[in-house]
Amino acid sequence: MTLSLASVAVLGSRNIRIPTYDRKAVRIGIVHFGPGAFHRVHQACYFDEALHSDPRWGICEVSLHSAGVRDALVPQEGLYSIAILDEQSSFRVIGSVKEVLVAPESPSAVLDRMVNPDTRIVTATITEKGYCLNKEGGLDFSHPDIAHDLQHPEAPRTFVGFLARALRMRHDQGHEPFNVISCDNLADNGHRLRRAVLDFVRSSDPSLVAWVEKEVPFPCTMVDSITPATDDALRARVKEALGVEDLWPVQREFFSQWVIENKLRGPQPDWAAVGVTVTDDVAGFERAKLRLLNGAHSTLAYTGSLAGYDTVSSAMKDGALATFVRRMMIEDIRAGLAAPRGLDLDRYIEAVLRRFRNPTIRHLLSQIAWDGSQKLPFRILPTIVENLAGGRSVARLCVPLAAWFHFIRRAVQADRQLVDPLAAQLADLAKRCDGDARNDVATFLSFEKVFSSELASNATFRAALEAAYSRLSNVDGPAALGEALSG
Ligand code: CS2
Repeated sequence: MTLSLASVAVLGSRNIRIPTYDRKAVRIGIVHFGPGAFHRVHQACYFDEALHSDPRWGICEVSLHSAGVRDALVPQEGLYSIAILDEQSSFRVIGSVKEVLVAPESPSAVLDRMVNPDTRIVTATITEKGYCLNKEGGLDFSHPDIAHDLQHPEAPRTFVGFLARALRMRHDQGHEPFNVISCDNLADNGHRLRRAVLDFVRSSDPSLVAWVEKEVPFPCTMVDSITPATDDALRARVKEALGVEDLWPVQREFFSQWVIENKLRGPQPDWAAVGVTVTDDVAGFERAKLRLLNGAHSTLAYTGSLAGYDTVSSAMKDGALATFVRRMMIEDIRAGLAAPRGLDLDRYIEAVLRRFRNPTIRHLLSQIAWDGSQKLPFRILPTIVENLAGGRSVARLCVPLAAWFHFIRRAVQADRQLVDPLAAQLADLAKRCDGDARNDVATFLSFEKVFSSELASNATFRAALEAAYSRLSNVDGPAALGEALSG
């Protein structure tokens, strides 16, 4: 038997949290792009909570590429389960998904939902590459899907293209705009998305620019909950706990945080009631999270992989590596951060490291290692640039970069797949490497889609990166990693 309203009714007696609101009364007020695991353990959870007191916040999920989530959730009436992994793991069934659309099958159905006046919020978890940005932070007009959307605005392929078209349609039908809320790990995510949409509209529909500039809220956000990919172990645990099969369960740690910039308009969920922080100071929260948590994550992903570890918690058991990461967070990253109101950065760092050590979370380093060309420019490079300008050390901060270079080279040498939108170009760079630090570092630094010419030509940075690259060259296990990190 699969998950359904009927089967869910039984679960309440098993101490499993289930939707207790009338799902038939739920109306769609949210359109979300990118219904992946993180969205479903995070935003969809908050909106599920909101539905217990306000039926307006049901979600229409939009997948830009595949039908997988639709084919899993529709047979379950949109229901799915979350395993919350901690000392006392628990399960929860989420009922906030009312509709799942696959954009390539029917772009018009997506646009109709976005234009519906009940839709007040459009959210997105489309990962860094989904914004189609260039290195300068503007819209990448050379992106094939952006080029398509400019030619065929009525049948978009990109999130930016859908936003531009739906906003034009809402404007022409006299509807207020919706709030556009990016929920991805980009610095200044709302500002970047707004700039991308305005770049697109300026090129395709210039008479709409003033209205978008003046009327459409693009709040910045910080989102946080560690979400390992769904695996067979989770499916088995869910089936045992619920007594029914969930076609696509998800899992996360107990910790979850959502901070939204205070610039929303129109009817809203009672954010405070569901644990969401709405504040003017989102930048402080976002910068701390992106550079401390995500910067440490990427460091563990690449250095830990070189040493043969497979999960965050196993890498954190390596004393030399855990000590290195903690020192980098405290001495190299924290130094340049201004603590947002109410956040003690020293305690935040210790809390993040505790979360990384959670033994119930099997968070694969290989998953975190995906899309390095899109992640490291937000997680590591800004801190390096600021530390260079401030005369602070970049020696430790060059280790994740050097480890990433080795990670790429070893994947190419072993003919392993690189998961990265720029994988082909990265592989070409790796093939030009010969193991000599000066040559290899110069080769990777020549990649202008990731490194600015100003940073690449900085002598202090290059020297530190070459030193780190040399030290990591022969890392093939914990002992060699410990030696490389002690240098
Ligand atoms: C991780 C993030 O996969 C990754 O790159 O660093 O998904 C991380 O788990 C989340 O940002 C935590 O909130």
